[in-house]
Amino acid sequence: MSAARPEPLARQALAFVLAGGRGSRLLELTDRRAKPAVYFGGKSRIIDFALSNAVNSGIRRIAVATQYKAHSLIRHLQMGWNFFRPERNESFDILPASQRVSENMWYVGTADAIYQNIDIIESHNARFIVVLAGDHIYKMDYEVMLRQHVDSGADVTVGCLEMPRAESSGFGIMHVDENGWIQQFLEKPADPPPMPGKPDVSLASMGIYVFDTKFLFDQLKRDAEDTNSSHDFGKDIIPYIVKNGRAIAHQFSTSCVRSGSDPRAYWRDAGTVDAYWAANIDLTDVVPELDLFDRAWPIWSYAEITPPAKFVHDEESRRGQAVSSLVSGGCIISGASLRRSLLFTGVRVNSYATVENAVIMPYVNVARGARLKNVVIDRGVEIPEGLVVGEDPELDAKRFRTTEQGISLITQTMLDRLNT
Ligand code: ADQ
Ligand code: ADP
Repeated sequence: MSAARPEPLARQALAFVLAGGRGSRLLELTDRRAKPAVYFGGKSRIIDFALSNAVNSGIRRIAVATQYKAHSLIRHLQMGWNFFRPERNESFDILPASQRVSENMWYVGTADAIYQNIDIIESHNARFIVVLAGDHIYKMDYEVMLRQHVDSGADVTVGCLEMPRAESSGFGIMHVDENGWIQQFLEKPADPPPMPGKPDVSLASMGIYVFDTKFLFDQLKRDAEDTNSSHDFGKDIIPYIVKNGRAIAHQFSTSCVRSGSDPRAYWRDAGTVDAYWAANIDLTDVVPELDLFDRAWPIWSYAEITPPAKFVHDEESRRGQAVSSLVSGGCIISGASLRRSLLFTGVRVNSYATVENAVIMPYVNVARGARLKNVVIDRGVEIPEGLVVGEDPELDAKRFRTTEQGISLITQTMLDRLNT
């Protein structure tokens, strides 16, 4: 008889997902929704990646702290993440930041977001708390990180990855010894220190932390009484533990995802419009780095029931096709041609329109004869007949939000302004 397999540590964990940040570098994309609620990849929102990682890792208790423009996010979570069963010791708590009245009295920092919900978390009796950011796109098996946390006996285990030094000043940067123990942690240093022997690379915190619940609560209570603290994990809690306790780094790598699933490590912040556009358009590659077709690591989401995408060949325009593109359900491509584009649910593209390198959010209508290139189009936008974008950078910059890399972000407000 074979020995019983040990219960996965993930079953003893609660994932606390921080989903309150605006993500202001996404500009108008986050005017009405928090960054975790921004659409990604055709069928998902950004937060679905962290949540799917949790579920695929075996975590069955999840709490999500919302704050900035939470309505769209909460609606998505209620509709898509409602399959947890309390009778099986599963739970999914959406925590609104409504306990306080004015916006500047909201959670002070990320640690405060947990501290204010301590009673709710306590009621779940989880042995571990896995703190996650709801605004990154990646696949990761948190069971591997939990295992390292237990085996090392650390007070906190911090997820980290190697990153070009030039891009790392917006992150917590750490120095670790040969066994991974964190010697120094600098939150968002202007001049990030390199890794030993790797002058162009820094070791950056992913903002992912594993704690024993009791230890975390003790830290939060201590920190809450510290009047000099900004009550933030990256600024206060982690540096304190690095100095006074045992903090270990968990390197995000290919080994983080179980065998059988896509073995390549993929992690994106997608925090700017350029990075967001590129991460979506990359999915149209022949073999993209992020495999959304991986059945061993599905990205769960709210899936609207839609008819299949339809392609209508128009005899007059001799068009009606999309190549190197991802087209979601409910879309109709009629007499138009698309290349290297990603269409979310319910998009219509009409005759004589040409679309290239475009990320088009749900329920956009592209009228006849529009020519769109290098664009991100917000949900529900009505693109008028014959609109041309992506051929004259100066004109684009006057009408829309254009980025360093020449991507135009188009919202309905911008189009309405053109007509007044
Ligand atoms: P940042 O990402 O800059 O740095 P922060 O803005 O605090 O940190 O956001 C962390 C996460 O918490 C995000 O997912 C955000 O949406 C969410 N969030 C922010 N404030 C919140 C609040 N009050 N309530 C609920 N959710 C909130 C952190 C670390 C760095 C690390 C990077 C990795 O401080 O050390 O390198 O994450 O991205
Ligand atoms: P989603 O993020 O789900 O795509 P929408 O883009 O439709 O949602 O809207 C984002 C948020 O803005 C939602 O919370 C919605 O209630 C709100 N909203 C949508 N349209 C308007 C509007 N015209 N005026 C004010 N708020 C709006």
